[in-house]
Parts: sequence; structure tokens; C-alpha cells
Amino acid sequence: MSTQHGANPKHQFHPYAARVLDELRARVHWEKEYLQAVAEVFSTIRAVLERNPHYEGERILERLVEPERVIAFRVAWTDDRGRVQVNRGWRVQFNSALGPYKGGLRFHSSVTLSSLKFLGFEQTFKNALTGLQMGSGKGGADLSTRGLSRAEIMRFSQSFMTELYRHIGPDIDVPAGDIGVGGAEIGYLFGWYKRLTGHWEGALTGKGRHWGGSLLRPEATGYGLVYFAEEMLRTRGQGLEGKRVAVSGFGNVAWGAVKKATDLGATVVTLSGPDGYIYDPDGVKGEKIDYMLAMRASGRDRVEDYAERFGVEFHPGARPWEVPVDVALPCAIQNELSLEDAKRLVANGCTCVAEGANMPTEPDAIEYLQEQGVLFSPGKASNAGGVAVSGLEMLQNRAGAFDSEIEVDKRLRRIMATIHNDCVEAARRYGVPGDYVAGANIAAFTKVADAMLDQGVV
Ligand code: NDP
Ligand code: 2IT
Repeated sequence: MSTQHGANPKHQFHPYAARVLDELRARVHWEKEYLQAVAEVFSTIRAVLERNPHYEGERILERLVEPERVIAFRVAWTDDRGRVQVNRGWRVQFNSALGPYKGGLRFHSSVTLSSLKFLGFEQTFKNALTGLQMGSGKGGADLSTRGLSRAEIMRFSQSFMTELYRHIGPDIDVPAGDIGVGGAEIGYLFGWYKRLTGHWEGALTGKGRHWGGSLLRPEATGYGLVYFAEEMLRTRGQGLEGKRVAVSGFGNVAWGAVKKATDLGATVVTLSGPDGYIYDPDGVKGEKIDYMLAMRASGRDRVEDYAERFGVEFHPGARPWEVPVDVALPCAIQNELSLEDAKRLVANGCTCVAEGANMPTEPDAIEYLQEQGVLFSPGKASNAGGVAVSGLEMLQNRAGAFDSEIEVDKRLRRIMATIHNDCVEAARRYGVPGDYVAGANIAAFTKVADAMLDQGVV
């Protein structure tokens, strides 16, 4: 088996995994992001497959790469000028071995079935790592909400939910936010779900704090990411205090990461958008963090506004990975950190890369970072704090309870520390100590595979 699928060649594919990947590739060769995600997992589970030959007999891998259900639908809506717009919507209900389908909705022009399948596949492992009862799913539409009016976003969300509502529910499938879907969109989606079904129930997470949402859900992904990065640094006797940090993106995840990293004494010196990145040597802190929220809410597709407002450097069309930092936290979108970027980070002294986004680091960049001894964590482990607090929101809704911020934060910290420990332990047990990618995949895969075996052929 070669490395042609874009996986880390350090890991050898088990012949069974190689065969399933080749079959998948032949069947959906155009689904590049999906194949990238599957290859990454399959390249790291050789030892597990060797020790568990019955997985092959039960065709666990063939079942794992096939979503249980894919729902595709038309989203027709009218814009503010009365023109009819047509978009495509999907919900990929990936795997329900561990609980109801659970995962975000992405509204972005780049959304395709391939990107939702990659995200749903990753979600399977991420949700397993949280230790909560959550299966996996992902959905969305090929529309960027940037530049749309609130009324347009509401009409679009309502049209989207008019189709989706029949497929979701608190014990069936519980969507949440992702790129382009934040608190406002969840509000519109929830309101329409309630109107269509006549039920006030926890069919979505990321709800407002006064109507069933968990405290700290908006912050959870970024906070969890920083807690995870702290755990990684601690394995080398370090912490975030005094570290220079590069963050990409300026959305929900980036915001939470900046807040918590700054709280813990780090200086976050970059943010980025599709237009380029800003360099703020004094650190993104205080009112500048609040301004991130204003920037995101403004619907403008740019971080240059930050540079203009605070008089810092703006680098058009560039990525933040060229700035000398100790820690890099990619928090924007998939495949936003290339091999070239990784080389620059290492040359400038970066020792830790923790993914906030899903699959932001390209496979050859991961391989390089690991070879260079950089601490590297995959998003499915380090960004699991968001879905973990979604899981806590589901529990609160079921119990009709409301946990305090301190309580949620304590649980989030504990979950991130446990995920970190599980990754480290699995990597050690399977002979690849320090490899968080393998550790996360192995720890999660065995949980899901064993649950699938227990539940028979479904
Ligand atoms: P947001 O929509 O809040 O933010 C995404 C950010 O990335 C925006 O600032 C966006 O700008 C920017 N962006 C988009 N494309 C690029 C690009 N090519 N270069 C630089 N910046 C870009 O989404 P989230 O913060 O929720 O999601 C960010 C990432 O984190 C995604 O990979 C998501 O899957 C992942 N994630 C999210 C979780 C959550 O709870 N929300 C949980 C776990 C992971 P613009 O909008 O102008 O395009
Ligand atoms: O990628 C992710 O984990 C999310 N977008 C959060 C999903 C959720 O259900 O909270």
C-alpha cells in the first residue's frame, strides 16, 4: 500500500484497511476530503486490526465508511429583493452506535457532500472520545451567510428546517453550529422546528442561555482546545504562560481560543480570514476580543477591519503561519496549513500545533511536524470540547436542569484531560508513544467498533 491516499507513510496500512480504502476510492474518487479523512484513520489502526482479526470478518471497516443515511434536499428561499434563490442542503447521519446522531451544521459556499462526509466521519471518532452518549452526523448547505441580511438568514434557515425537521429530534439526531451557523442561526432553526413540530424539546444544541442552552457552549470549543494544548505542553514540563500563539480564523472557535489562551497568560499575535491575516504583537486582548464578535456579526468577509481599527499590520492573501510563535492553533477551515507552512513554523521555533478546526493540517504537514518532534494534536481530539458541551446541554435538557458556568467549565476541563490521557495511553499501548493522531484514532475506533459488534449486523 502506498501513501497515495495522503496519509502519513510512517504508518503502514493493514492489508484489510488498504483494500477497503482502495474500494472506497474507486467508488467515490471525487470525494477528496472524505478520502483524506478515512486514509488518516486507516493508516493508524494497523496494530488494532492485527490484534482483532474478527473486525475483518464482521466487515467493520466497510460499515464504518458508509454513512447510515444521507438526506439531500433543495433549499429554495427568497432574498430581500424578492428573487428566488436555490441552494442544496444535506444531513449525513453517519453512525449511531454510541447514541443519537450528533454534529454541527455548516452554511458555507464550499460545502459539498464530500466535505460533510469527511466531517461526519471525523465526528464519529471525536464524539466517541468525549465518553458521552453521542453518535455522529454533519449537515449544512452550500451557502455563505456572510453579507446576507438577518431577514435573509432567517428565511433561509426556516426553509432549511422545513425539510430537516422530519429527520431530527432529541433521541434521533441533534444538530448544532459549525462554520456560518452560530447562535443566531440556531435560534431561527429552533424556532421553526418548534413551530413545525409543536414540540419544545432539545432537538438542537448551542441554544440561547435563557432558552435551554448550556452556559459556556459558545466558548467551549476554543476553551477545550486551549485546555488540551496545556495538557500537551505539560508533558514537556511547560504551560501556555508567556508563550506567543498564532491563531487562524476569527469565528467562534478562534474567539474562544483567544479568550482562554490570553487568560492563561499567552499572547495571541495573529487572526486570519479569507482576505489574509493580522499581526498584533501586543496581543489580541481586552476590547480586541470583543471586537472579534462584532467583526463576525458584521457579515463582512475580512479581518482587515481589525488592522484598520487597532492600527496593526495586515498581510493580504497570506496565512499566519509565517509569524514566529511557540504555539499554533489553526481554527478556520480544513487544509489551511500546508507542508510549506509547517516548515516555516518549525524554522521559527514552534513546538506545539493543536487543531481547533476540523482537519486544518494537510497530511504531509502533519507528517513533517511529527518527524520534527512538534507536539501535534488532531482536531477530533483537541476540538472535542464543543461537542462535549453540546452533550452536556443534551443532558441538561433531558433533566430539565441548568448547570452553572463553573460546573460546566469543570466538566469540560475534566473531559479534555481525559481525552488527552486516552490518546497518550492508546499511543503508548500500541507502540507509537507521543503520536496523538494514532492515539486518538485507536482509542475512538475500538469504542465504536466494539459497540457496532455488540449491536449485530445493522
Ligand atoms: P465560524 O463561521 O464561526 O468561523 C470560521 C472562520 O474561519 C471565519 O472567521 C471564516 O471567515 C474563517 N475562514 C473561512 N475560510 C477561511 C480561509 N480560507 N482562511 C482563513 N479563514 C477562513 O466557524 P467556527 O469557528 O464554528 O468553525 C471553525 C472551524 O472549527 C471549522 O473547521 C469547524 O468545523 C471547526 N469546529 C467548530 C466547532 C464549533 O463548535 N463551532 C466545534 C469543533 C470544530 P468567513 O466566515 O469570513 O469565511
Ligand atoms: O465539529 C464539531 O464538533 C462541531 N461543529 C460541534 C458539533 C456539536 O454538535 O456541537
